Amino acid sequence: MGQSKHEPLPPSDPRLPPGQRAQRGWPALHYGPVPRFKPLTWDLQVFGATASAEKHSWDFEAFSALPRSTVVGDLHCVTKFSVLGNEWTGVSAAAVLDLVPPAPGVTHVMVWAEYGYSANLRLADFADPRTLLATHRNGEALTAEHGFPVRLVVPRLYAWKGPKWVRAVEYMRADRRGFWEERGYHNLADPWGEQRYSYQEEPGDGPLR
Ligand SMILES: Nc1nc2c(c(=O)[nH]1)N[C@H]1C(S)=C(S)[C@@H](COP(=O)(O)O)O[C@H]1N2
Ligand SMILES: [Mo]
Repeated sequence: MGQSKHEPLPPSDPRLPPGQRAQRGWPALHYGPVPRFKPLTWDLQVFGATASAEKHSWDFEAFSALPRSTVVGDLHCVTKFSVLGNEWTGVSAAAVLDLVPPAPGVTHVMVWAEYGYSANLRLADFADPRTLLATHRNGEALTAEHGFPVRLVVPRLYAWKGPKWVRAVEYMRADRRGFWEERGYHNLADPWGEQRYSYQEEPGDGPLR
């Protein structure tokens, strides 16, 4: 009789949400082409329901001068691979909320990227201490295909909630679906609850479609 029957299975990595497997390396995955960075016209805007009712914008130099933080977070793609233990550096979303406060009544944000890609987030997910407008991973500047110059990372949610090539943050007083959320993916996207598809949504998880 073989030994294998009684060999314990290797414990699975506790960082892996249900249904995910650890991926070696870092695949690039996105819809559409990789945009070219144009430093002279690039800006990052905060618009919508700001406390001042004004739109705010940073050019590349001003954005690069903002205070930076570093967080460790995993990237969980809904197609079931996870890239574990990334060290992300950038400007925390909490810092953006401090610098450009939302008006009372803001409940959600839409994060906009080049070519109209977008992802909606509850304000609490955006304000999470590990949510970052990331410029670096493991000490290296992002490459073009991974979102240079800046992408959002939201380690607590599936990775489609983290647009690469971010250009704007919109403060909203009501929820609205982003790019994948309009195309059948779950409005909330918690990987620990396997919130993958919109047909799994419970009443109250998202706006009516
Ligand atoms: N602008 C943009 N951002 C995007 C996407 C996209 O199609 N366009 N895809 C998302 C998805 S589904 C995943 S899994 C991650 C992948 O990030 P990576 O290519 O750096 O691994 O980017 C997210 N951000
Ligand atoms: Mo993904």
